[in-house]
Amino acid sequence: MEEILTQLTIDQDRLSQEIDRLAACSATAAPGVTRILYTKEDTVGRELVADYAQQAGLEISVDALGNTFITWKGSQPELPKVATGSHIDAIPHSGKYDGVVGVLGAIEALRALKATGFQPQRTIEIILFTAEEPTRFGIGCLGSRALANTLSVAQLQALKDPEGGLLDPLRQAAGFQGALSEVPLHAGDYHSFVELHIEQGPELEAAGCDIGAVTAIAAPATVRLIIHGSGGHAGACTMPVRKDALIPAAEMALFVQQVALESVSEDAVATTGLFQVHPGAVNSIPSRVTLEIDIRDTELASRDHMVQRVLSEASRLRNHYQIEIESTILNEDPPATCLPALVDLVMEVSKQEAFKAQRMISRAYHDTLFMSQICPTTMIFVPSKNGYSHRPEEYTSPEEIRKGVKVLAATLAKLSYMSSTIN
Ligand code: HGY
Ligand code: MN
Ligand code: MN
Repeated sequence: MEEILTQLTIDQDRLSQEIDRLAACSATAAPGVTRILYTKEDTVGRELVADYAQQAGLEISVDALGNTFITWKGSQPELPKVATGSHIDAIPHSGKYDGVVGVLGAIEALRALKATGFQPQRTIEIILFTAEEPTRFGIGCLGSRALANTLSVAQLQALKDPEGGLLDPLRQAAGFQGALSEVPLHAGDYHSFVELHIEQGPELEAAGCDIGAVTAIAAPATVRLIIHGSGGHAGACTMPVRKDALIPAAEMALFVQQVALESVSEDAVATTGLFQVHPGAVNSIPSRVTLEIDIRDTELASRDHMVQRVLSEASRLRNHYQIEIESTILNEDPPATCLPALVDLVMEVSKQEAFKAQRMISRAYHDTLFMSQICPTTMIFVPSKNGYSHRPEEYTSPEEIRKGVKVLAATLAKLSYMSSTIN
């Protein structure tokens, strides 16, 4: 094995070209990328990935949600598989590396292993997860949640996009047939899962590190508030009789920031990332404001405490302004702990390659958060320039990606020959 791994050569130029080609599958102009679930850009992006996978001699299958399985059959296909993967959907006006590095980089890792003559024992599978981003249906990790059986068919079918579109007809129009009940994975399907991803934060760059071996993933929650005022004419409606929905909404946005700042936990973060004013005309008093609030912490109790404070503030505002406020918890997920033995393996492989590596947590969530409910996991992080992500300036150099892909390839190869379960 070691002999083979010394011959591993990652074609970073080809991979960079593929990343750029996928970035062009975007609903918005470069340098930002927008690729929303079940849109034509998503379809074209998926076709591109499938094309690269087929050219690499890998088998492809797709489930009813669009989770795509790219498979390199091992000599002992009856054994639980080794898996990797990530996502290719992109929130509006974001970057071209988030998720993509873990999908195209994984294909490159398998190409490089094939080129050495390596033959896996356990099957190695790349999963392109449907909709890791919450953009279309308001909930992140849609595909991996369903694979982990944490979303029922009824819950999936009840999901609506901002235009009121339901998931079922939209997925079928995008070409994904089949029964949603068939999506959940079976216990024992996978031996281990390792996701390559950009860090999306500043730590690796600041530490001069090439690789992050992820030990835990923060617990995300999303709260949606819809504040109903009475609207009206901005000129003719005098101040005493108004019910301006934007005023309590603005107070809530400030409160959300305060809740995180007041937390004793340094990993507590809270963001009002979506703030929609209706009808949105300068001379019309806002009659409805929709807020979506992203709350996270590595400590579950701290995260839950922040969620409760936001819900209590919504009640206070409701009474103070005598206004209707609908509050919904869209998701409230536990954190994930990665398997120390897998983290150690990533550190050991990095050391063999003379790459500087460190153990670290992930404040961003990933599909690994849900794959952790199915099998042992860890993640391989590569640096983000200035820590930027979810913005067009997101950047990781080809050389930094090459190092991540090389560590992934060697880690998958070793896991493929691991005789027993890892613990
Ligand atoms: O929001 C997240 O943490 C992920 O990038 N979707
Ligand atoms: Mn993201
Ligand atoms: Mn991501």
